[in-house]
Amino acid sequence: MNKTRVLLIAFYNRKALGVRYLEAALLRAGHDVRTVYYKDFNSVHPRQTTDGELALLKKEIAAYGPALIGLSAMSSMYLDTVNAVMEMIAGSFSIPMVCGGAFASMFPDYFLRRGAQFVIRSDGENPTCLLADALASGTAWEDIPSLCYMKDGAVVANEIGGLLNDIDGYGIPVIHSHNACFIDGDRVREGDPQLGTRSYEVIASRGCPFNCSYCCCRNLRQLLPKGISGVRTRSVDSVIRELTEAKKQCRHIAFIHFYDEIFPDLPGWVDQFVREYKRHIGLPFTIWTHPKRVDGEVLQKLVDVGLTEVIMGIQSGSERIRRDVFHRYETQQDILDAVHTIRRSGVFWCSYDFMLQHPFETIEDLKESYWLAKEMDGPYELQLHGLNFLPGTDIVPMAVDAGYYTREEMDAIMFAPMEEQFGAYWKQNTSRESELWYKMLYCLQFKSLRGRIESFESDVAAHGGEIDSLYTLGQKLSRVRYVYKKSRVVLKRYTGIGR
Ligand code: B12
Ligand code: SF4
Repeated sequence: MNKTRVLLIAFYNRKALGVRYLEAALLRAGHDVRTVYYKDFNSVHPRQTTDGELALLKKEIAAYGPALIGLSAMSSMYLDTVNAVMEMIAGSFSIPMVCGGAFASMFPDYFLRRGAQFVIRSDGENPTCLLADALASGTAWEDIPSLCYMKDGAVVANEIGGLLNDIDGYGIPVIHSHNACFIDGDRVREGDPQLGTRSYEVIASRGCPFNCSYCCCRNLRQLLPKGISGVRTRSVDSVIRELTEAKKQCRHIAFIHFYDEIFPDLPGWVDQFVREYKRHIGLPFTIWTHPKRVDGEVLQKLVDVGLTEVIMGIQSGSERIRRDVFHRYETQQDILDAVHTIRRSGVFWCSYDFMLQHPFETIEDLKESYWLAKEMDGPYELQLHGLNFLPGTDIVPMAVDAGYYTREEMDAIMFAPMEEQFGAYWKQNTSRESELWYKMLYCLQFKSLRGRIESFESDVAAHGGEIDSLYTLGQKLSRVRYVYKKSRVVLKRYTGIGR
């Protein structure tokens, strides 16, 4: 079998799990891989690529001479940069490009019509190796499962295939890319940018069972062929093997992020996990969960072996918004119970996400979020976001049907420059009343501000100036709290885990 050189590009993500899994698969198949981590992630001040960075990438490609370039388009939020890179490559080389990742899986046409020769939908490990093999040996690639390409001006999308139900078969992602560089800030730095990290990111499962209208998970799940489960969980052995390796390679790791959409809670899995994690890893870690999946016994077991933070999406205190708009069917009581259970598990930090101030929300809905948060067991951190309309999600046609935007306006929002999109994620421009309730809600998370905030409830408009000042103070407190939280977690790493 002929082997070839593949250059992979990960955008705005020095830890890009998807790309690391692909690199591992290509290396196993005997190919040579160089990975370029292209630009750092910064959700507060996102920046498009510069000409200088494009020139550096061009030099990298010319020096390496790959036969295939793979671009990982996980999100639609930085497409300007992906497009600029594709344009540069198409204008300077005649090397085929293949795109993959969550956004590319949903919208292969987007890239095929912009100069990519190929798109691979869904899990990339097997089809990418088959494509590299075919290009290396000059054999036919037309029938490779999951492959999309253009033929006579039309898109051909092969059926998705070659996926594993037992995702242990994909091995563990590359933790130390031996042939990698990091391009950012008009500089190129040789080496894997993950190695110096304090936090290691891992995913023990793929997929989510829920159907939230603003999220791509349902739509990505629908792409899976019959027989492939919507949530696929790795074995504990595989996860522990990865983390053991990560501890060896990334010597400064202080904590671990489990980025599973919902941390696995399969019977038996958690028991084995806590035994092995305690024995081999023993680092503080964080997980994501869902109000309908909070289990006190599971949480307590996890807390005993290092769980320090649980992040749960609540999204709105308004049952109407959750049910009719977000397609989340938990009740107020489910949420309050989940919060109470998380609190009682003894976990050090509880964070709750809300998405506020979007077109579907009335002032009454926003107030509902305030009232709900007021009832929730504290202390807790509130992560308040706006709503991003993501292409392909169910909420997009809902917003058009409701008359909030025309289809054209919606496209302009979804494909706006990244600075605008990330801005929308954090907050929208809204009425003064909405702004004041938002600020009231924000302040609830600080015990020292609560009493005063609660005294304004009966006439918020009359206390605008005071609410503004308390909000500013809250933002300062949040910065101090961040330092406290991080240092406590790092301290736990050195003084031992547990309660
Ligand atoms: C974990 C996760 C994160 C982690 C990433 C951790 C890491 N170290 O990589 C964090 C929290 C950092 C994150 C951040 C963001 N995320 Co995110 N994330 C996810 C999540 C839940 C799982 C992704 C994952 O790691 N899966 C496991 C890996 C192995 O699979 P994978 O990435 O899909 O890669 C496979 C295939 O896609 C394919 N593939 C991937 N790249 C390539 C490249 C080529 C060439 C080929 C052929 C194939 C291929 O092969 C891979 C192996 O099978 C997905 C939801 C989902 N179901 O995909 C959302 C998701 C991808 N994220 C999303 C978003 C919006 C973001 C943010 C923009 C959020 C924000 N506003 O800040 C940022 C952007 C970060 C970035 N630079 O891309 C959206 C993207 C939708 C969209 N249209 O934009 C998703 C789909 C969730 C959603 N809301 O719908 N995310
Ligand atoms: S629970 Fe989270 S990951 Fe799952 S569908 Fe809803 S938003 Fe997406």
